[in-house]
Amino acid sequence: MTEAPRPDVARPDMALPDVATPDAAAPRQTWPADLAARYREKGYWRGESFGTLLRRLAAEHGPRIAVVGGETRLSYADLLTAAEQAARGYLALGLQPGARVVVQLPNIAGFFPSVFGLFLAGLIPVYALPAHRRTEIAHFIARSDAKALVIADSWEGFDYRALARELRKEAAGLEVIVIGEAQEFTSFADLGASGEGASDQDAGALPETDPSRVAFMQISGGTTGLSKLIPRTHDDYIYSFRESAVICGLTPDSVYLCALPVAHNFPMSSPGVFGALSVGAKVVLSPNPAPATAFPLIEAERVTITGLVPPLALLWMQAAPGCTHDLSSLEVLGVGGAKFIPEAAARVRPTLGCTLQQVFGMAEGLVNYTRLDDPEEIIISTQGRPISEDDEVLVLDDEGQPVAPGEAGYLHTRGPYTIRAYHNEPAANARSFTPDGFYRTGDMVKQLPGGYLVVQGRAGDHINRAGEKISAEEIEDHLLAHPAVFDAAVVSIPDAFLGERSCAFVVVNPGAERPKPAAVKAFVRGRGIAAFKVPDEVVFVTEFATTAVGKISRNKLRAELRARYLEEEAAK
Ligand code: OOB
Repeated sequence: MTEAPRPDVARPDMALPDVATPDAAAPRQTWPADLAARYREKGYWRGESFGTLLRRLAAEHGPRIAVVGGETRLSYADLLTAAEQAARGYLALGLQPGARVVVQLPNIAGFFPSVFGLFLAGLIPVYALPAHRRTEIAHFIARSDAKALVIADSWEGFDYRALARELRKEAAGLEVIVIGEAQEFTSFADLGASGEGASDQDAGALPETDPSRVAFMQISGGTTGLSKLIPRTHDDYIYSFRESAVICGLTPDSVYLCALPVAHNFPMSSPGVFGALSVGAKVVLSPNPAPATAFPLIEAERVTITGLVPPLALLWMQAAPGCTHDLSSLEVLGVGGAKFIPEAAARVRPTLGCTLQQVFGMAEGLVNYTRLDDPEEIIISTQGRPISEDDEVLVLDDEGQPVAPGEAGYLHTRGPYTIRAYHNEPAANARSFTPDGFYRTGDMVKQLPGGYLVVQGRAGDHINRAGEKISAEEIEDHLLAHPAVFDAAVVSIPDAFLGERSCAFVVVNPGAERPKPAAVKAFVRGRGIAAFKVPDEVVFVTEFATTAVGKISRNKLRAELRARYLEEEAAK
């Protein structure tokens, strides 16, 4: 993007294999010592792990309801008991502290005991989304060297056990733990139950966890090729949602509705389910974000705050005026994941009667919020300012020089909860981080007085489809696997509802019969990937532009195809 990559230079902040641990593939995340000391001194990193956090919350809020999901209501005390039992069960299966466990769960109450159980056992969740399919999950397992997979039996008509069976063909030793009807796999309900290593002696046997170590891994939106794994430490992540809870005005009386998939970073921590739990509030899980599902829950549970991507916010604003449900408890609507245009932002208060909070974040770290008491103009027209005064933000031009104040440039950032490296990705790390540890976000922003950011767009390497990020390169690779496809370029097209949709331009092999667009889509879906990644449109072209020196850069090609498409649409 801006500065030239320097893959040859060893960087002090890069994740190095830990010779002291037998598991050389274990994820690491380290900051330079002086900055780490500063973040501790300033009280950002408090040396608390997820396990100790849950124990403290159970002591402080024991009988209060922590999680509501379907018919299940778990108090803070219930959650600790269930998580400790699960932790013993995981260890009794032979999983070793430090091992990675891919977690693919929908919005069900069982998410919390299973994930806190992993934390208490010193195991490292790798969060997949329910939409992910064979190819993606296999990639997460391989990249993280995961030893186990936690799934629900089935959800929205998809049987995750069938997927697990497929995965086991490649990873024979993979332990599969199922919430619900387990069939041949291990039942989550039986984990740590009497007779399976839950003797009195085991009651105190859970390992100590170092809060400066990696707690879990998130999945990157992915710009080049397959998704990368984002290792987050206990210290850095807990800081980010503890502070988010303050910025979002959460109190023990707050009720957070999780309408987006819980494993995504936005509903997980901005302020999300963890931010809500961190203050003793109640988390309500909505099985899906449709108004017909979410509105009755808002009324029944007196929800005070939730988070949505822009297309869903539009849908809610459409549905609210005619609805019979009482939404008056809703105080704050966070909107993020993709750009929320000012015209739509201005309608939130009049239609939903609550305060809009724009959220511009990334699983790699940096999260910006408009503040609840900001002037309406700021709330409507900016994507907020960073959580921390120690979030360093640079807005740079193509030469890597700071732009003039208020001008658009590339956002670079580092700080107390922004990663320094992806997991086991030396080439991507050299591209995505500057030698002095700034993350090159790829986002184009303008910075206003007071540090408020206005997102302008990003480099043409991914599609932001309703907040779901799709790597153009990843989908091009799937298209190229089609026997009739000679070349392919995937680009984003503006879409009134989704923000962006994906369009695949395809050049057919000389001599091959041109397949139907629907057949190309079916082929891509059949490669075992999430449905949201299947191109919305397939357009056949006879050739891609080339220059005298050969193929032009993919980004330039994508930009050209996109421009030509938009011109043709406008002329229609
Ligand atoms: C969130 O996280 P990711 O990792 O799925 O995606 C990050 C990218 C950003 O780099 C930016 O390109 C885009 O999503 N984005 C926005 C935005 N919020 C995210 N673009 C424009 N306006 C916004 N408000 O999407 C995420 C993580 C935590 C909190 C909120 C969103």
